[in-house]
Amino acid sequence: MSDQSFLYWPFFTEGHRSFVPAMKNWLGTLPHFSHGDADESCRWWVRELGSGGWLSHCVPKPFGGLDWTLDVRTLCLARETLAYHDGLADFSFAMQGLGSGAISFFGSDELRGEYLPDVARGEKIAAFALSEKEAGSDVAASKTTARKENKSYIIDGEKTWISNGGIASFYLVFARTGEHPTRGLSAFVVDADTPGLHIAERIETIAPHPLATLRFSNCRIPEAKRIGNEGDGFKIAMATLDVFRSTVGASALGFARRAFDETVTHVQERHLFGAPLSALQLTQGKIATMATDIDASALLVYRAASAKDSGAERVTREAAMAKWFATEAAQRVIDDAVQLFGGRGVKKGEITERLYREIRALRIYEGASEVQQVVIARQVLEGAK
Ligand code: COS
Repeated sequence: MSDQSFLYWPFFTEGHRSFVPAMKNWLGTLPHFSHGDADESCRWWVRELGSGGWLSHCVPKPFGGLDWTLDVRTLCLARETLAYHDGLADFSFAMQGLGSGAISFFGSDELRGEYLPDVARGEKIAAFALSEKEAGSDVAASKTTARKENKSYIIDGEKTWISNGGIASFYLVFARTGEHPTRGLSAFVVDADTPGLHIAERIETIAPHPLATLRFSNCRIPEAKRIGNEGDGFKIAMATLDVFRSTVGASALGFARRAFDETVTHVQERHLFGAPLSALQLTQGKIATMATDIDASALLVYRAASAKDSGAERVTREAAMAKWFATEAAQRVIDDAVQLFGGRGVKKGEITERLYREIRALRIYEGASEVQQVVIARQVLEGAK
């Protein structure tokens, strides 16, 4: 993020303005870490982010956090800064927040005390287990069950596309306690070493990160591990996603800014037809489009974050717009960067090649672009009634 003038937009305080350079300085002090193995990289990042104090932004006071509520602008600035630097650093930070978010917002004080301080220190790795094979976009179709037996629940079923699956210390699991599609879902914390919870499959993707299918067979957990009341699970999932969806937009923004900065340098250094690449008007058209896409994304991301931080009860529409626009725009920006780099753009090991692989999943996870469009349209149409 070489251009930080956006920090002077009205969304930010002095604290936000100093947060970004502090995090960048800290990143500059870290030893170079090679990305041989995604599991090891993520464990390393969680430890470093924890000992560096950065994960305290993912949980509230007095459970290891700095503030009574999560400051969404800070989460977004952290993700943007980390994504600019390293995709797995961003991923590790984000999953600590998403995986523990439901505990922070809706958990009992006992659950908060048991999990959040370790999340903040980077001593427990968190994961969010919502999707199923036939219930990714359509959460109400979830089939995993949690059957009550005395003071326990017994969980049976499968969750898939679970980020941090295989390395997490605990999973935030949504399971069916009743038949109603949405009001029959409840939320639970399940420790990774609970008997009956197995990693059924590790999943590899074009930009490797820990990802797995979880199988629950007769997996018994104490009643006290339920978050909120029975039947609150769907709303807990949606409200958690409302907070973290704008941060996905921020991550996309970090990737896009990195691609853009690399491109601006490249087009001035690369010469063809007797002049720098930047002298061609077709190049200038792309640069203008990239810059505008980035600013528009930042405006939507920080509007959503700012509205939440200012106390808005629901930012469903703003968060969906931020996530949808920023991830789609980042894909366009990175694609233009690859194009302007020419053959180098797709060469293994080049930053553009890595960003091109890394951005793709953001248009799918935490609600695909098409889901965001449905959410936005519903909010608009509801509001018009
Ligand atoms: N915050 C709080 N409550 C919410 C909410 C939100 N953001 N969104 C919906 N609700 C409430 C509704 O108000 C409704 O409440 P009542 O039962 O009191 O009427 C209830 O939850 C059911 O909502 P709705 O009728 O909209 O449910 P749908 O099944 O139609 O929801 C979508 C469909 C597409 C919106 C939902 O399934 C969704 O967001 N899917 C994407 C999930 C996702 O991101 N998956 C990726 C996995 S996580 S990596």
